[in-house]
Amino acid sequence: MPKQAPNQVPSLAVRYASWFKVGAAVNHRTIATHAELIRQHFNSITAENEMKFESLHPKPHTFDFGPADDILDFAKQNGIQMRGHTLVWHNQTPHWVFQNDSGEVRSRAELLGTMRHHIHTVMGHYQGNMYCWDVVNEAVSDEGETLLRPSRWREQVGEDYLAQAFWYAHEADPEAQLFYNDYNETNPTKREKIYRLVKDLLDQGVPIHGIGLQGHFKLDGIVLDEVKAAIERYASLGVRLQVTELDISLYDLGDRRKDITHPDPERLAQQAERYEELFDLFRQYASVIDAVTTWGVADDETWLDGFPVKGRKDWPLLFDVEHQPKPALAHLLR
Ligand code: HAH
Repeated sequence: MPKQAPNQVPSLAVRYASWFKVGAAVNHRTIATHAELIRQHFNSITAENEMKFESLHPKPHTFDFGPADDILDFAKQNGIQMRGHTLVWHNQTPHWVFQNDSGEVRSRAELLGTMRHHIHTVMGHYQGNMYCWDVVNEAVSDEGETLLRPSRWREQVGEDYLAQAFWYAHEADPEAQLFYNDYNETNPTKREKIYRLVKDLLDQGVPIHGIGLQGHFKLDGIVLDEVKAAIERYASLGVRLQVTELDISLYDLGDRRKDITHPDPERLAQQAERYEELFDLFRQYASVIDAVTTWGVADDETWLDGFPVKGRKDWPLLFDVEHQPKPALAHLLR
């Protein structure tokens, strides 16, 4: 549990301890550069990239646990818990998984063999050290009525690749809490698809215990009623929920400007209100929400500097580029 030092800003994790864990995504740099903030304010961390397939398993017979193990060591030294992110995803997965050196597409049996080997090796390595796993990330399509996005997992294994992944994960560690994680999860159309997908899996008896709501919001795009409806809909399945990747971009949808170098104080004030409303809502659902994780620690290290517009600055988190508390943090500690 983070320390509550005197004469300092109170700790976020301590403030919310009776409702849910408060987490942050970290990476091999920020566990050094942002160590103080992480220790003081968070009691859960997620590796931003270091536990993805391409990082842990770059070649068929090569596993590289070094950078991820450094993050786990940091967590252990500081009494912080860790989520596992992520075992099966269409991104940040090496080509060798799907095709051989001559470019020949691998068969369903080969791909399932690789999937099982990867899941068993990774979950075996971290057994007892992750309080949950994102087993499958982002399988649902954003387009129209299609349920699953086209991906090499779906094309080459078939639609049952999700069920297979969850079975392998359960086999690897029967104690593990297994999550399905996705974005745009509060959009009503996508929400119903995610609901249907997880319901189907549950109806088949597949071991799936939770849904991760990524929570990548845009300042003007947060519809609180939709967030609430998504929480209720997913919770009706009887699974646990986590907000896994929360951030609030200061850019509106479609804004492609790259020339803004400082955040507008008025937008920061609005961002603070949105964060407060979201955390108030999450608190109302604390009986089903186990953790709320921001996708980063401070605004000097955020994936949104490269997405969806490369090379523009964004300010989506609770601490500023100087690691000072933003208005949003003050609102959450009120
Ligand atoms: C997430 N995708 C991933 O889960 C995480 O692993 C990565 O580091 C960053 C974000 C989000 C995403 C999105 O919001 C829209 C399109 C594609 C991906």
